[in-house]
Amino acid sequence: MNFEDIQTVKKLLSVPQKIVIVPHKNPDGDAIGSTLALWHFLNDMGQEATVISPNDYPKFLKWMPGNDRILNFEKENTQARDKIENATLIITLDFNHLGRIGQMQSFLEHSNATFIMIDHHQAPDDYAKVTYSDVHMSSTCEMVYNFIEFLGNTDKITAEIANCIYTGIMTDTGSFKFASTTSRTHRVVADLIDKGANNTAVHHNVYDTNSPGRLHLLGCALKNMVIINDHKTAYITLSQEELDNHQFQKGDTEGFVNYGLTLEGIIFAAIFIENKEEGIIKISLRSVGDFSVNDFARKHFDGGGHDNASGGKSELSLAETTQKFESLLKTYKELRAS
Ligand SMILES: [Mn+2]
Repeated sequence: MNFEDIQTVKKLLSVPQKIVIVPHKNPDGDAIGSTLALWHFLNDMGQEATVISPNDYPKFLKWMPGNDRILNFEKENTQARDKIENATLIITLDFNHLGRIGQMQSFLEHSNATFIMIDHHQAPDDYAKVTYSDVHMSSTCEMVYNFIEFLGNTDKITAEIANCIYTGIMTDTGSFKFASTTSRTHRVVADLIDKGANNTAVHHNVYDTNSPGRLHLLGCALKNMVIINDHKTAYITLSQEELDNHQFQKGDTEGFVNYGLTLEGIIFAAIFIENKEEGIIKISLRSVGDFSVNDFARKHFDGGGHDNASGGKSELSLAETTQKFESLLKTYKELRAS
């Protein structure tokens, strides 16, 4: 954030605002962590803030402090719309175009509020008065820490805020192992622990709360894995029937895609998950090194994200989608095993 933007934010926050904080649809640890961290911070300074999530999110994020104060736009629609209508300041976190918030999109587009965007995805749209965008950041949570630091307020980071920020950094960096993890990330995390983040508890709450159904579903996913050594690629499929057979709950498939990358020689991993209700195949893509799954998702599967982690969708059947995927692999020479 440049000096001018910091001054703008300071000025905005120097008077009482009605603030709405928004994560993207199907929010993950970084989206919920960053919105709740900022919510605590703003409320603590006396502002009136509300987090509105476009829809529900997984159980393994619901232990976070402040979770019970989040409005779900789908379930608490009237209340949420009222908050948006009266908002004077809207802060969007962990996404950068309003198409990422589903049904909430038109309500934000028609709002007269001032917008602030904090995000680390590529190609931000131009809807915010203040855009704090940095694709080199590990997570939006790390950026929220920076944001608080820019305002000169790191002494106001409470244990609640520290736990929320820690969660998002941990989940978005694959527990501090992705290439986006820098020495600065570790310094931020060290400070968060000093300020009361309980790192052991956060790991436990997020990763060690599996249901038997989820573990069995993981077994099914791994059994379904197709490994294409010639193109350094591994992909997983899960049909609606397989999900139903394992009492699928929202968030159960989180992280499954990463298993492909644990295979020696594999640099590109994908998962294709059938969603009969929405009539689509949901796709997650991961890579290591230079192969950009952001470009791949944008070009072929109506999606995008980061260079090493992205998502998309397909309206073809599951079988047709993987067929399309397999034939696309052949067109990328950087995936050819030499
Ligand atoms: Mn993120």
